[in-house]
Amino acid sequence: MEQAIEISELNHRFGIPGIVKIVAGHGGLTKVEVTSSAAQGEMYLHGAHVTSWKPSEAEEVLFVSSQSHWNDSRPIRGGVPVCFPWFSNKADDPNAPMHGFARTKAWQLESIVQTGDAVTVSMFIESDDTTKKWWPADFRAVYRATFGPELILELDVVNTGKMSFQFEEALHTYFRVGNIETVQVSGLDGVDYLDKTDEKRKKTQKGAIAIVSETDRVYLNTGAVVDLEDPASGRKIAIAKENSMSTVVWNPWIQKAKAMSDFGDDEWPQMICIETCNVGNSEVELTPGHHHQMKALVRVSNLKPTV
Ligand code: TA6
Repeated sequence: MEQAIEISELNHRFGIPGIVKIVAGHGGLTKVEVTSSAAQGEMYLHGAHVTSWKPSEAEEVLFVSSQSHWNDSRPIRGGVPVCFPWFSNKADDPNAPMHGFARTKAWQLESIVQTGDAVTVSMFIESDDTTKKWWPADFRAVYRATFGPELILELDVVNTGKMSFQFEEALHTYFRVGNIETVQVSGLDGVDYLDKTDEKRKKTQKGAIAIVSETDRVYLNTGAVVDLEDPASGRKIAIAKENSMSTVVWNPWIQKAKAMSDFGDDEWPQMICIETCNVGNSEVELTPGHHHQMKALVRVSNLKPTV
C-alpha cells in the first residue's frame, strides 16, 4: 500500500496527463514513463536509471538484459547506468561497489518538464551518511534525461562543501545492435586508449573499431563524436558529448557474457557500450561552490544502403 501512495503522490506532483506517468516497473521499482509525439522513454528512480529511449521514427535504441536484476540493491543491467563518483573498482577500497554508489542509490524526482515534443526528467541525490561511508565529499548531483528526437543526458555535480574533491563519472550506455560482428565504431581514429583486455597497455586506435573479441577500452583525451554504424539494423547512432574527455567502448563477448549472472549467455551480439565519461587522467576536480556538467547527446539515423 505504501508504494501505491508514493506513486499516487508522485503522479500528482510530477505527472503530465497523456505524456508522463509514474508507475511500478520491473521488480516493483518506481519508474517514470514518457510517451510524447517525439519519443517514448523510461527512467527508474533506482539509480536514476534510463532503461528505454525509442524515438518515434526508430526502434528501441537501448539494450536491457533479459536477465537483469530488478531490486534496489543491484544495478540494472543495461540502459544507462550512472557511474559516480568513481569508475570501475575504487582504487583505495576493494570493498567499495563497482562504478560508485550512484547507480544503486534511490534518486529523488526534482522536476518533469515538457518542452515542445520533448520531456526532461530531472532527478537528484545529495551526500548523506550512506555516501560518506564510501566517500567524504559534500555534493549534490542532478541528472537530467531529455526524451525527444534526441536523447540528452546531463550529469551536473555541485560541490556543496568547504573542501575541493575529485571524482570520476560515466554514463555507461548500453546500445542495442542487430549484430555486433558487423558493427563499426568510428570517430576515435588516432586516439590513444588503455586496453583492459591486455593489462591496460596503452595503444593507438587505427581507423574504425570492429568488435571481434572481448573489447574493453578507455579512450583518452578525446571529446570526439562517436558514430556507431550497425548494418544489421540499418541504422547509425551518433554519440556527441560536452565536458567529457574519455570514452569507453565495451563488449563482453562470449566468456565474459557467460560469467555475468545478470546477462544472457547469448546477448553479447545484441549490444555495445559506448560510454561518455571522465575517468582516469580526465577525472574532474571541483572546488567549493562550483559545479561540473557532463552531457551526452544521442541521435539515430538510417544507414545509407551500401551500393
Ligand atoms: O565499462 C566497461 C566495464 O568497466 C567493464 O570492465 C565491465 O566491468 C563493465 O564495465 C560492467 O561493469 P558492471 O560492474 O556493471 O558489471
